[in-house]
Amino acid sequence: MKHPNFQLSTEITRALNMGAPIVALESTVITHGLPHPQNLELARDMEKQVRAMDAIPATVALLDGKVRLGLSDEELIRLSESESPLKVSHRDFATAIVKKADGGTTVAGTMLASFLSGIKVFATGGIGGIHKESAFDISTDLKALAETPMVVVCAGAKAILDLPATLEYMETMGIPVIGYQTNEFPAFYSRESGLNVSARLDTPKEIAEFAKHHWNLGLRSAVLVTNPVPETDSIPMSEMEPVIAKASAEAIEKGIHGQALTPFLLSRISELTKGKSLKANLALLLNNARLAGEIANELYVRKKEWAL
Ligand code: PSU
Ligand code: MN
Repeated sequence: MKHPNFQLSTEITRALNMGAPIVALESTVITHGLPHPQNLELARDMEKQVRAMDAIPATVALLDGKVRLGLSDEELIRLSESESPLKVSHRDFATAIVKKADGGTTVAGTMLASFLSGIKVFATGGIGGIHKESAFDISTDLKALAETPMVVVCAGAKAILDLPATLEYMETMGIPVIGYQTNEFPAFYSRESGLNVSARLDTPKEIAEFAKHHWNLGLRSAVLVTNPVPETDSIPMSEMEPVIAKASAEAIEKGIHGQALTPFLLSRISELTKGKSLKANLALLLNNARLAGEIANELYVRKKEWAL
């Protein structure tokens, strides 16, 4: 391994050597996104779901200042119970390393660590984007998507964000936004947003083909796959809008901004919906792990044809 502060599990090292399908999983959802004990259950279930698709899960996190890929169950427990873990995006890695800290990696952080390790597919819940509360609060996730050639499976972005602005940014940066079996950009809890994706693809095989052609052109951006929340757990946009507006107003009133804003909004929304949004959140995460596992298998089959 080129990076002295990286530590890959034996299973992940072996899988990389064999070129086996691997799905990276983020950990800010564990440390900052979900309450305990749902965060631990979710972390375990995500790994199970990836394995059920015959792929290998690589949960990415910082433990004692080491960038870890592939955690044991004891380590997942430790992360889920961590008192004050860092939220690790691009600019926070060196902080965590110097301070020998524990931390959950964001979408941007997970993309960096997994790409540097040779992983091509990543499943998350929702990406960060451009916040409504401040025009300059633009998530590093968007920068990472612009410059990291990976397939990222998500359920779109939450309506806590300025969705049209987030989509405009991705268009400018040349990030393909694929709708999986949909023409509409999903809004996390809701299947609908009234906004369009850049292309619709209907099978994991087509998505793998798309990624191959995109990268063969020398383009270095991610391929963002948006997978709508399953129908049974979805919440209509009209029901979410007032809740989001309330949480957003509270954030402005309390002066919450920067790294703390997304976790604050997520937990307030969960409280305001009495757990309904949490249920949707868990369902869409597992749905994304499943699709990412399928795509990883398709990419594995096509490995020899890749330009990367
Ligand atoms: N969006 C969600 N749930 C999350 C996050 C975003 O619906 O848990 C987390 C992800 O880890 C994402 C991060 O990468 O928040 C974005 O934070 P920020 O906006 O501070 O960049
Ligand atoms: Mn931000």
